[in-house]
Amino acid sequence: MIRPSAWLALAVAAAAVTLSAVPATAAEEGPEQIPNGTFDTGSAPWWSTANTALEVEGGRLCADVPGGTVNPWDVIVGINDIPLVKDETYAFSFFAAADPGHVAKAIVQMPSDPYTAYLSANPELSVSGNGYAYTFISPVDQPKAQVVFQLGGGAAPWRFCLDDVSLKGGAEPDVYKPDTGPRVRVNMVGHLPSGPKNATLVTERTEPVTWRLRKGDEVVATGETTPRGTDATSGQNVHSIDFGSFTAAGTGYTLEADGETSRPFDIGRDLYDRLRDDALKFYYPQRSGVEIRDDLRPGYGRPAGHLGVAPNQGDVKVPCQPGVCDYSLDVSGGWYDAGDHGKYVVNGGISVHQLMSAFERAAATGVFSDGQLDIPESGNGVPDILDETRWEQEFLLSMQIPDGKPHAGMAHHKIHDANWTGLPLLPHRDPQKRELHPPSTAATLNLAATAAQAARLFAPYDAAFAERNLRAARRAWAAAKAEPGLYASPSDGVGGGAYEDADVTDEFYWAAAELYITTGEKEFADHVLASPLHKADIFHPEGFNWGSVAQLGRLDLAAVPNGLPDRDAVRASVLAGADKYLAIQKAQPYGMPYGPAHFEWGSNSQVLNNAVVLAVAHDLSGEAKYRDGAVETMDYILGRNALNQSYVTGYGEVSSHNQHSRWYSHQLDPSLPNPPRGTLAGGPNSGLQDPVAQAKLRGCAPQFCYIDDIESWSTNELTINWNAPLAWVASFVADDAPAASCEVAYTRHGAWPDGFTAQVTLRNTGVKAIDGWTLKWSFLGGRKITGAWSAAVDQKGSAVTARNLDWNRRITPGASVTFGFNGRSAPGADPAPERFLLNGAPCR
Ligand code: 9MR
Repeated sequence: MIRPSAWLALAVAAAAVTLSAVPATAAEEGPEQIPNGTFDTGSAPWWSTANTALEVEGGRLCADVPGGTVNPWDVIVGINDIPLVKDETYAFSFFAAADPGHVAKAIVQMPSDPYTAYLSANPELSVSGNGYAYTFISPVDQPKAQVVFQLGGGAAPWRFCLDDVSLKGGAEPDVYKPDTGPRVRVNMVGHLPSGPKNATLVTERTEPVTWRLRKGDEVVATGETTPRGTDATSGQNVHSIDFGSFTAAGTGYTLEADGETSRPFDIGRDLYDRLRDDALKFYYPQRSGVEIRDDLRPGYGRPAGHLGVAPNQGDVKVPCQPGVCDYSLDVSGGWYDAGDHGKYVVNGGISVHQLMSAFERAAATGVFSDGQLDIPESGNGVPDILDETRWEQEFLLSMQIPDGKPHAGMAHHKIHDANWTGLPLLPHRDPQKRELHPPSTAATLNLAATAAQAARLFAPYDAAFAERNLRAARRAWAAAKAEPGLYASPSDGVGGGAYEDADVTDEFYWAAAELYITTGEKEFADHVLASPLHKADIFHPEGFNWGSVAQLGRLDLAAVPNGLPDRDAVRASVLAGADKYLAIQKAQPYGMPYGPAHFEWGSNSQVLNNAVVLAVAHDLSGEAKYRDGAVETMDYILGRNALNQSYVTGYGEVSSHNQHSRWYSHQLDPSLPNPPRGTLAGGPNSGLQDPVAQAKLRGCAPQFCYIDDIESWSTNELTINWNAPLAWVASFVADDAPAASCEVAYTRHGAWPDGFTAQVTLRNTGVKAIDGWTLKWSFLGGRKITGAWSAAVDQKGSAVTARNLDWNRRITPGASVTFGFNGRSAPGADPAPERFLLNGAPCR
């Protein structure tokens, strides 16, 4: 897709090489606001920053831009005192030329701090020069606006020239029209052979039309569309297409209807394996405090950020904001939150939890292996996904206030730059002062929840780390109970996000749930049972996110083995929530389990989190409808949507690739990369909180409130908490294992101070004989099998594998085999395992 700003530049450039031939708009009838925009009378009243000098050369204003600056605004050519009238539409245009490979920022802005931009554009410059034209509506009366060209932030020097700068009022507003391609909308990656297969047709027609599924020239299936009327989230008249009865694997399928042919897609069993891996590989180059190795991520190598090496001022000895504390902490490491350099405990919490949960759910399957993610720790004997989450968990632990200090045991809410930095800016070049912000109850409970979960997951791999986490979790829990109302301030949003949250009932519930699952202790069960959220309907249509986390607790209480007395009701509540999402999904012609009148910031993650609920419902019940619902959700993310684009970089013919990031700033500096394959964009956001979205998307129907522009941070950022549910759902979908016909009874026969003995009976509930069996499950908390009988039992980490011996390899229908083992027990809860995989497929 051609980016809109470039599209304008191309359109203008196509009309003629110089600006004099830009097609006339109503704006050009309005009075010119820029004095001497043609530089006929020299350079005045234009000015520049002291590090460059203005010269008029061949009728153009030129400047030598020095190298080695950090921020775009470190080198500026500008003009002051340009009057703007509120709600007036302006046409802004200019001609610019430069050494190749440079992008300027052309901004019309407030003349003083906070320099609010009324228009912000990123013209990509060329040697021969181009005309550029933009329109915007002034949101304010501003008699003294500035027009500036920001040229800084580059390593090497370059030359910039400008001509014919014009700003005229009374313009016709610019109508932004995204290129939405063919009207048949499909998941551009594809479908599982046994899964649902749906598409959406955008058409004026109201009667059913014929659809044809093609493989090359051959028509392999046909049918009729179902008219759906006007779709509320897109405003389009649409039909749906169901071709689920077609199951043949293959590549290069297209769907044709109403004279339109969809983009191509595949049908295959392993389509999602790579997405599962890529969505997780996203995290390594988000790491702070360590060099990103180019041999592991070709094209993405960069020096370590925030390790106390100048110009960085953090993160090894970070003080508090003035007046907040009298100590400094080493809070190096962790992941950068998003496209900024901030690190926030509440958002780190949900992210690390969802990755740990993806592992916890599938620990026995072996899909999360050591060596899977090409990270520095690959080969250390620990599944890579755990190594990656540990990088963040160590950071979360470091944010806990030391003993002897005020609020000891609480966690600081966040650490980030004192002021917002510009784009692009690689982490190691960030010169800003870094500060710890006050502790909050929400951050403390995020630490309690993730540390409690880490304690049970890391126990088989690193008992000392597991213990450290459990101690931190208990300390955090006690501290949060002592200060239950310490809320992050909504106005603490300079230099980093506020992540404010004035209701922590849900954080208490989630933390109690994790502590209970890990320890089995009554105090935590009592808190869970007494929480007003425990019996509440928390599966809201709009989904959950970093500020609404009761769902995380409820899902784990349902899915992870534990002894809560009303566990059946907990499980039933997840199925009821999933039923609600299925009903929403059914009502959506684009097939996502999400459809509010107003799409939220990061809506793609809300969509995926609703799919997580569907997936857990499938794990609990085995019912195909839930699995199909989770699988179908991927259609929306990967192209079956109003914009006809995939929101995951590198997946599908047209995908988001200009996500807002200070280091993946290719759109602003061609020498930098785009985000790596597998990066999820935040997605449509009806709030339109950034100037690009405000200029281009005003009045958008929810699904259209998105633009793949690096400056649209409210619709197009990347974050650690959005990629987490992508990884979770991709891994669920990649499993694609049909259920096996078996039943398992796990009986503990005895326990002594440091050991236990148990017996497993595996029954064939199907109609065919089982000829050779491998039964897998996982143990929480560090229990370890030491010897077995009647099966060959092997344990790696938490993953246990039991194989038949020669004499009991065959299990006829209705028959069963029993085997047993002794094991070493571990501290904490000791629930029986619940999910068993027979020859790779879950027992039902
Ligand atoms: O994801 C956050 C979203 O839910 C909030 O509405 C928004 C405004 O507070 O902030 C989002 O988080 C951003 C954070 O504040 C700073 N880092 C980037 C995050 C993603 O845009």
